[in-house]
Amino acid sequence: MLSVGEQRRFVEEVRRVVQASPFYRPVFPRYGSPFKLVMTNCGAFGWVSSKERGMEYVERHPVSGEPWPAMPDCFRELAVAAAARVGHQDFRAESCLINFYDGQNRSSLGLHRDDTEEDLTAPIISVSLGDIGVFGLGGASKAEPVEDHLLETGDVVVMARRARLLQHEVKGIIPGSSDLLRQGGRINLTIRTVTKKT
Ligand code: MD3
Ligand code: FE
Repeated sequence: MLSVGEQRRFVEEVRRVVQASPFYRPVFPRYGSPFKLVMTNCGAFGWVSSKERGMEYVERHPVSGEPWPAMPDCFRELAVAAAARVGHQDFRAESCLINFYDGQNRSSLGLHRDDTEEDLTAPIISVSLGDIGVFGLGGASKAEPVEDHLLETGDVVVMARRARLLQHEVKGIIPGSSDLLRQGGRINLTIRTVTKKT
């Protein structure tokens, strides 16, 4: 849980990243249908999805071609501390995917598991900012039932060990449930180790 002061600091850093590296709308592999949310990244690598190349980590913004902005210190420090608390002393904050869910556009993220990373043993640290997200946590396969949870502003969630490869989704947000973001909506950060330690 981040304090309101910390949340404001994180939002300020997100704004700085977005100025250099604007939100864009990825499309799904093969079919090219658009995601129902927009994304950007910071850190050495960013997660992207395109029709032709599929889902991958790359070192540059897919639209501007510029390198991703550096990982803000407060993102790295929070993630390293959260990982250490669950026994991962070797966490490397190589990537932060920044998702933006717009209440007006009914943004959502379908059921999936995160397996694009080379190192699937490292935890993922999630930070929620702004309106409440209705989050569904499933099982090892898409056939398993999903349990709903609310992700509120300032929530920090660590997905480690068995939870790391579970299916999950964001069904939507609850517009107007937070006043952290002046224009409303929800920002989610996922801070990740991408590469395997050589
Ligand atoms: C549970 N983001 O970017 S973060 C994603 O709120 C993603 O934007 C969601 O799923 C969001 O890939 C959820 C919390 C989260 C992240 C990874 C997980 C939960 C997870 C991996 C395994 C299980
Ligand atoms: Fe995910």
